[in-house]
Amino acid sequence: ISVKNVHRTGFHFQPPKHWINDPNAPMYYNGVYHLFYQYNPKGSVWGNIVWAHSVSKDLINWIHLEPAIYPSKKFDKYGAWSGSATILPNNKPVILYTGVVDSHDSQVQNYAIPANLSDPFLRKWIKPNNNPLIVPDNSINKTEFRDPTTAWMGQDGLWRIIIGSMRKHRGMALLYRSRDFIKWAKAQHPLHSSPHTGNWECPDFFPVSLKNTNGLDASYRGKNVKHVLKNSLDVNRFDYYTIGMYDTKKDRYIPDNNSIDGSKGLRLDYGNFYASKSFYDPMKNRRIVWGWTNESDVLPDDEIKKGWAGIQAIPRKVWLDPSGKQLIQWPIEELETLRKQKIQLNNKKLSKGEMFEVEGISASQADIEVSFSFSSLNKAEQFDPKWADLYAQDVCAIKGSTIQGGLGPFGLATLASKNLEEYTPVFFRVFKAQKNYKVLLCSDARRSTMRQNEAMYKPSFAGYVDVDLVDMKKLSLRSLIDNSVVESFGADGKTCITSRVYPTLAIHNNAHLFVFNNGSETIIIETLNAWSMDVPKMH
Ligand code: DQQ
Repeated sequence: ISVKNVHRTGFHFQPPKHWINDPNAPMYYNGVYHLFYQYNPKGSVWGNIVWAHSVSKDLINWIHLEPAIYPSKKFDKYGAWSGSATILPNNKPVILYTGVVDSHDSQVQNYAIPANLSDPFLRKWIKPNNNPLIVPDNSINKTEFRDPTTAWMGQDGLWRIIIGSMRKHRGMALLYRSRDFIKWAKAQHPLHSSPHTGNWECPDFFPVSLKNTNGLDASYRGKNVKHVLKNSLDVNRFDYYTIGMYDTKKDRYIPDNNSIDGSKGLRLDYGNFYASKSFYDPMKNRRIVWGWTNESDVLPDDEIKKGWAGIQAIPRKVWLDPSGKQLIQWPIEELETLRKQKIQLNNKKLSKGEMFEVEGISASQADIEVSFSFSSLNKAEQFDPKWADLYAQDVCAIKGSTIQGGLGPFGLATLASKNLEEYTPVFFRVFKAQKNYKVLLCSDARRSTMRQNEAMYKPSFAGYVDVDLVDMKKLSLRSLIDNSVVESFGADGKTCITSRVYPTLAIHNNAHLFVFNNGSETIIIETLNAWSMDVPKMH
């Protein structure tokens, strides 16, 4: 197997070659799902960015088309950067995107429309001559002015969009309004802003239902909704969100008291997942979020040798948790059509220090769902108050998967070599804090590869899981394994962590999957279902 292909993914979205980043303008139109994305048609590092375009009937099998938007005019000569789609009421899609107009990265907002609405794939897009639609006024930093959202319509009949920006390190979502989608006026106040958060890239703003898991169109105006504002923070390259109230009179978004802006707040994914964008799927009445998962083999040569870089994470259905405090994300149900050989285990006991191999499936390309239970919380380790200020991933680095604990660490050892020279453990550790229990989910890449190099990025990604273990002494975990991806969903989608790892031994048929318990409390695997995953069509 050539170095080009050994870490290529099997069922994640990837073009045949070259660099990809942000998902752009995902949409459903007349029976077809569209995904555009930032793409370098000339190489496997960022640059020469165009809007690549792929279409699908099921979000799993894809047809790659010619780029839809590429720099050619004065208003986008130096780049066609990220943006979004809106389906106008007469069922006409329109794309808003950022054009770069000079070599200093000065930015404007443009639009593009399909050349031929009767082409089912909408292959050709026109950039009308009245572009750019929006240029930054004097108060706006013109090199931090990008990534327009899907538009929503207010009761007054005006369209609204937000655009990510920054003023003196205050990140903000600039609000613009328009009656005809052509003439846009900046609102006096941003929709929302927050100090010390840096530029807000790829903002996303959408309603979520308080009643059920269904998605809502961006323009939905009814009762029983909350709103979500997501920002991709330039400073640390993570996607954060808050849940709050959209005050439509003042045209402002107000995060709930317990919803924190910036790097102490909630993350869509506690691993490698950036520049995400969601869309409403009217076909299945759901909201779906796409996110970009970059490479982490950061040696300058790696991406050139491989000839490709970047994937899109598996699309996730997203909805509000009944608590109203966080989002839930779950791989779209269509992914299950790729499940092949299955193995199942029930009621298996894992005593302290025990580990066993899950055999009979392909451990390098798999979907695993497991539910663990235990009979008591008494053995949970003490949570050191000093850790309260640390990020979850730093606590994971201190405790890891091998240091014996009380209740945990227990979980999966994914992409493992036979003798465990390499593995990426995904596991829970439960701590007893002063007032409550703290549940940590880790996806620890530190032993994921034998490759010795300081420049390898092998973080001990982790996030806390907001579950009440006192009532239900159970924790579930789903992991999608795909050669160089471990994408995990803790507690039915409450905490998600995506890691990129580059094993040298645990590849293809030499990859193994284990379940382990390094805690003193006995763990019961109530059920474990695991499938080998098929390769979809992607050409
Ligand atoms: N990527 C795009 C920008 C965006 C950034 C450029 C986020 O529009 O802000 O490729 O990854």
